[in-house]
Amino acid sequence: PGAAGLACRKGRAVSDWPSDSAAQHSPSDDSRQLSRGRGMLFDTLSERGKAQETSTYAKGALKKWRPAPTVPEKSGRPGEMGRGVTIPPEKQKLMKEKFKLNQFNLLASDMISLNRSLADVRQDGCKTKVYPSLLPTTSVVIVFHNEAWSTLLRTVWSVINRSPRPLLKEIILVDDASERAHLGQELEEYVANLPVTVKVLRTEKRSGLIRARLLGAKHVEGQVITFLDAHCECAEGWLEPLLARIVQNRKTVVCPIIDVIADDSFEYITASDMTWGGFNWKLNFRWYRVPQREMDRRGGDRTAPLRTPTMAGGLFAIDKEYFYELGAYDEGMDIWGGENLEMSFRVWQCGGILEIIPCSHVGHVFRDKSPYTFPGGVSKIVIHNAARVAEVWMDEWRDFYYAMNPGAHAIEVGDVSERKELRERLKCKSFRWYLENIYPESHMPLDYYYLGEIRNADSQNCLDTLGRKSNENLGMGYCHNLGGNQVFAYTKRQQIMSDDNCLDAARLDGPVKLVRCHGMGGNQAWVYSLIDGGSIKHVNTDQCLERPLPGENKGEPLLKNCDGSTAQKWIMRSNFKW
Ligand code: LR7
Ligand code: MN
Repeated sequence: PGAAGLACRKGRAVSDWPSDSAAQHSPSDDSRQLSRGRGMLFDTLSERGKAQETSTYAKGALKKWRPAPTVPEKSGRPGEMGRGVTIPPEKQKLMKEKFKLNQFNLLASDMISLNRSLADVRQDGCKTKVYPSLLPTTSVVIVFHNEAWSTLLRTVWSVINRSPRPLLKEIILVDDASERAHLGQELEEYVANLPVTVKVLRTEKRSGLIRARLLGAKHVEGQVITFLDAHCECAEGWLEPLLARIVQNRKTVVCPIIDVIADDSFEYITASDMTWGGFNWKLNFRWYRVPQREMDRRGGDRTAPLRTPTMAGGLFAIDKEYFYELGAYDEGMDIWGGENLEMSFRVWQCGGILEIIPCSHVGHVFRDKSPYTFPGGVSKIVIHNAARVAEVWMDEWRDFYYAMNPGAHAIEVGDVSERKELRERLKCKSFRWYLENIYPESHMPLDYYYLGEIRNADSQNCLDTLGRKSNENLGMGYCHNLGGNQVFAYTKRQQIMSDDNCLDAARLDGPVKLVRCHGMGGNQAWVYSLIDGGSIKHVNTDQCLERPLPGENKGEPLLKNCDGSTAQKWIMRSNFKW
């Protein structure tokens, strides 16, 4: 019973950001306030950066930690230099069988050396960088539940082979109640013979990745905690730039570029350095294109640290003391999901910085489905975790989450009082501050008049995305009062939004489409007028939104000349069950 669609997929949204200049919240009526806010923030940040530049860890000369290597082909086995593996026709059946165990091509993984070589995927500008000759040590914490032997041990070997030895305090493996024999005694015996200290810890019962990481963190002896998933491969030079950044400012939480290890061939594919982390109304983590303003802030230097609104969650390094100072993780979160956004919001709102370090590369096996069980039910767990994020960190924007997830109001959030106290104690900033200053490109509107269903006065029908994707037509459906596909926000910038799409009309008497919000008005500007009895007027065409007649126009609303009829009257009223 895998959790389809929940595992973290790569690249879905990378290219669907329409254009850099089209930031969601700027230019806009609030753009002046916005840039003022931003300027203030960045001044504060660089002050803080300076103040702490030489604190905490030993200072001294800079050095080039290691020369850019010429990587040797190691084993003569398939997959060297990060190449993909092809499975011969006679083994396809076996391959498919084994795929189900982990939702990746286990047969391919097992064919590849645990020590396989990788190409040096870094930008040239990274290969010659110098870092402080004294850096903190790190403990690498890897949690797993029923992980395959070859992926787990290849993760471990890649850490051993590609980390400067003095920087690697230990590797901590946390077994989250796995049921596979190879992860028992055999694992302990194997790691006992490795050239670095490897601790194996075990949770007493299945506790989920969040609490498993907390257990691992407790045993960390290094100065920095580095978390990795159990199916990664660290590339050349991955560690030094992460640690060096934490030395500059101990409140920086740093992620590598997460490259793709293909789930079918195990080919190592370099990911874009132009991608950062965002999220949608459902509170799914998503990749988006880095906007021009962040490129400008970095002076166009693509090797410079990239400030990201959120992180994927599995691969990052953090100063150990800062990890606890900042509230570690929310122990009320189960199994999988939510903790990545929770930590991202917390870092930014509570005075830290979250960055992707483009000179650091680590590969991760991205898969389409989750291979393991979610005791208690997938959606229950995922909703529970996400609701905790919404309740504690998102202020009124939590409504977007509840509106979008019809089931969410019925699910127990549990006690969040400790997390709210933490937010108070750390004097964390508001979610509005986060949206204005850190993530103005977010799909959550800063200012909006309304969030809810848009009901036609002439019928029992409501505007409905029908779950359609970008560039498809807007539909209508019987008003169900449950939110989800019938939830829209009417923003102060005249958009009618559903998650990351906006209602968009391009021609007279034409259809209304769902198109990625570009924040530039134009075809996406609408005026809701109560004076006209509730018409929704499209600014560019001066026409009104009209419901279709029963059985006509595929049930889709369209633009028509405004005539004041009830077919063109719409009610925005929040009377939801959520
Ligand atoms: O009950 C569990 N106990 C565990 O120990 C469930 C999982 N785990 C382990 C699991 O074996 C794995 O090593 O936790 C680790 C992460 O689980 P995955 O690999 O199933 O997660 P994912 O890669 O699909 O999901 C991403 O989002 C998660 C949200 O909770 C975590 O933050 C993952 O660490 C995270 N992975 C990454 O950030 C890698 C890049 C993916 C992206 C985007
Ligand atoms: Mn993973």
